[in-house]
Amino acid sequence: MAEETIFSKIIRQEIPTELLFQDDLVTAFRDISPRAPSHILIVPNKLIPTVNDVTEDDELTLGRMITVAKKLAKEEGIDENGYRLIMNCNKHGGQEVYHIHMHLLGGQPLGPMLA
Ligand code: DGP
Repeated sequence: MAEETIFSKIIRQEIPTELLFQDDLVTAFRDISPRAPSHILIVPNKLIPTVNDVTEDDELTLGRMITVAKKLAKEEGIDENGYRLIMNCNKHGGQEVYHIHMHLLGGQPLGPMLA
């Protein structure tokens, strides 16, 4: 059984956090340490520790994460200029929170790579 992270508490609204989106599959909120003018995290409601733990059963959820990212990018007004979606996996990928999440970054030119 995977250990819960702070994200499970945010999803359940046990810690006051402004949710930008929530439905039956995913939740989105602003990153606590923004690395761009728009820095949003889109997370599955279900605890999946790393991308290595994703299964075919999660395909709908992973797809929803992207359509929600697209919707939020439009709401943030960063869709036309562009943005970056990032998922970090494990230590070398720079993953800090072991509940998979997609970073949506934009609002300025982001350079060649990295979050
Ligand atoms: P990663 O390195 O991909 O695991 O990114 C984890 C991100 O989660 C990092 O950018 C900071 C953010 N984060 C960590 N704890 C919290 C929190 O309690 N609230 C919010 N909003 N973001 C958090």
